[in-house]
Amino acid sequence: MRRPVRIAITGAAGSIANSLLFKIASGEMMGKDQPVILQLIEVPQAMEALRGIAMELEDCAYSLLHTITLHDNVEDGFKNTHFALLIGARPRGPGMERSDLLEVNAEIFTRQGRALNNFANRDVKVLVVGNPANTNALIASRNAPDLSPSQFTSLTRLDQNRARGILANHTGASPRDIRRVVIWGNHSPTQYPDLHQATILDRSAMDQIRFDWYTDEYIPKIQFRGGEIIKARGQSSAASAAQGIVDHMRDWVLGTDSGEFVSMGIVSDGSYGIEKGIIYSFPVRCDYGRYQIVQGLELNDFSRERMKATEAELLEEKAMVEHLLPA
Ligand code: NAX
Repeated sequence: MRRPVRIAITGAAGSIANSLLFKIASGEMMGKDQPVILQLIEVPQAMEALRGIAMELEDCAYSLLHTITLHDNVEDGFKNTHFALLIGARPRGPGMERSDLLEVNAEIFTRQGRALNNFANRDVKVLVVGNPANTNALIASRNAPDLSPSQFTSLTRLDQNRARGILANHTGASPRDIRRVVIWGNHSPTQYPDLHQATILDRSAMDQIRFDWYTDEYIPKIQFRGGEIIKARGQSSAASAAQGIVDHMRDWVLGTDSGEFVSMGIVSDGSYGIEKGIIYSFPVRCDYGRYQIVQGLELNDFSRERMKATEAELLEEKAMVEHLLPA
């Protein structure tokens, strides 16, 4: 048996974690031969609920679940961790502006960045899920000067999975037959779900759908799917978000399937003309625990315009928190 890896999770008593923890413990994320230590982190008021979840995990008697530890602060919770899933965040309250939301979350992710810098394993891989995820990842990374910005990522895999699922449903294909769907930019309604590289059963997806359906129905459907789910079930996506997290981390650690690429929010290196330094979702391939941006994709004016619009939103978010970022 391999040595166990440490996975720290914030917001561990929340809705997403409630699905996620059981998937991780059963080996869906790190592999069926990889034991895990779960370092679960919550705010002090939620520790009792967290204790309940820990009991349930124990009661499943998962053979890959080595140990569970519970923490009410990130400084303890991140100790020596190999992976950090930052799910807990402050939701938008009534009357709160976007700038207020960015600011309260900036505080949380500043502290978490510092704690990762000071206490996590030097090779820690970080995934930020709590919204606004891309900018929260930027803040955490900027507060971890001893770690590489490439160790910080944000979740757009849920958007990618939505894009595949909805396309499959429309065309009658199986999601398994759909490849190379790309999500560019921010995890927000400005994101750009791009099918120009995508294939269905190895043939161009764009040749198999109507362009007006793509622009007028499909793109807005993906962009506003989160809101639609909240309207329908009175709560935001939880099980599908957990699946997105599992897929993102599994591919990052164990590699993408051959011929496929996946979307991850990562620090921009200027590829495709996107401003360096922001956390932007790009198509990547993963191998041996590293990811690389897929280069050389042909972009038409339609795509460029949408990629720029979502970049502009990220630059705006960055400007709103700039005064809180270390130089
Ligand atoms: P819940 O409100 O169910 O759970 C969040 C949990 O985080 C709560 O138990 C809370 O006590 C805890 N928490 C808050 N601040 C914390 C802190 N500083 N340290 C540790 N724990 C803390 O929310 P849930 O549905 O689980 O969603 C969590 C976050 O994911 C939200 O910000 C949500 O907007 C975001 N999402 C991001 C998605 C993405 O694709 N990037 C999709 C799903 C989801 O909407």
